Amino acid sequence: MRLYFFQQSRATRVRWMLEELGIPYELAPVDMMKGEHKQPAYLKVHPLGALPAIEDDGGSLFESAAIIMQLADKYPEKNLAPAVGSYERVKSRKLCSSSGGGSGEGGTSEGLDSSGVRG
Ligand SMILES: N[C@@H](CCC(=O)N[C@@H](CS)C(=O)NCC(=O)O)C(=O)O
Repeated sequence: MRLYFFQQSRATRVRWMLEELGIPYELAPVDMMKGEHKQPAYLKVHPLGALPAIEDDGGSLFESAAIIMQLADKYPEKNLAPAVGSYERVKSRKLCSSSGGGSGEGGTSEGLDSSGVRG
């Protein structure tokens, strides 16, 4: 498991998930201040040149929300992925998708509960 990482980016939420899972991983630093995320080598991993991205089982994946949901599913014994079809799962996925995983820094908003689900 390799995480392409820059501290001041959404890569931190993927690192947080990896730490919660307690699985071994390698950090591959990408210095956005130096424009390394737009260099050809990194564009082979993430064609849009954004952070984060991971390589795992020989494949690469980007979009922080997709990555953290995949990681939760991949390690069910860690109990971070509620059962398919459960309300807890959709609340979990809503939170993953809305907290910094979209185009801007989302987080919770007034009127939403701590899971990001209204009411
Ligand atoms: N929705 C994407 C957003 C990715 C994104 O915009 N990352 C920023 C850093 S937080 C970035 O790499 N920006 C540089 C660029 O898009 O050129 C995700 O959550 O992974």
